[in-house]
Amino acid sequence: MTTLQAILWDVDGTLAETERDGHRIAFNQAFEALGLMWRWDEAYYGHLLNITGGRERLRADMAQRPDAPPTVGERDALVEELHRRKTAIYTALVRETGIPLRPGVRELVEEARDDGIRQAITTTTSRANVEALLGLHFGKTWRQVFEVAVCGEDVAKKKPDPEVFLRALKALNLNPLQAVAIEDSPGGVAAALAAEVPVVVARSAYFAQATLEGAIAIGPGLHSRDGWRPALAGPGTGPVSLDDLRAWHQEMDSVSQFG
Ligand code: XBP
Ligand code: MG
Repeated sequence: MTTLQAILWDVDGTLAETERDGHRIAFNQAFEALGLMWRWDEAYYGHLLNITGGRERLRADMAQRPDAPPTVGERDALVEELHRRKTAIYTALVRETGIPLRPGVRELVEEARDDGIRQAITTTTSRANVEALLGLHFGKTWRQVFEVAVCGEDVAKKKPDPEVFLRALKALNLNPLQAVAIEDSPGGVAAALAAEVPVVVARSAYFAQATLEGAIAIGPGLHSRDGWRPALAGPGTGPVSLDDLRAWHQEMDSVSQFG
């Protein structure tokens, strides 16, 4: 039996509903700032979320737009300018308007911290976005809670590639089975599984109905003890606790993988 030693946290969709309430809005404001008529509505953005990374998302969208710049060079320049503006708008939005943590996140982060469980950030979003969100919710000293933060800039390949997890494990000097990843998206789950990290799925708004296979546990969010597979023991009130996570982690070899 391997003891759980670390939690590897995804950011977008897992710590907070940043995609719906932040990134999409910031992309649209960046289009507007550059005089472009392009707008991503909620449904279309959900479709675009199959592509991880903001630049990659812009490039994929432009590939099917008749009014996108014709040459690769012009497109790349526009992607860079849009993404620079989008990052500035997103980080200002997070700092000024605030995007709340998903319910149950703070409780588990603080319980893990108090219990000596190590915590890392494993995300394909830009570092500036992580600093804005975690600075808002955990203060300037958020790095004392999350001792490692692997972000989009740190990897050659974003999720679903396992690189982000492999780098975090190396920095923590742990093997994959000593950790649990918490994720919300098919790309995030695929990345964790490719790194052989057991993964718990807390479904987010955009991936509420998505097919997500291979998790050691899957449920509606860390705020709820109801609706999880495998079911949680104990009373049906209160958030998912560290003991729950430990129980799933211990059971992972004896349960089939849940879809
Ligand atoms: C997050 C992402 C990010 C954000 C935008 O995926 O795909 O690209 O949408 O961030 P995950 P940037 O939650 O799986 O890490 O614009 O900074 O790329
Ligand atoms: Mg996510």
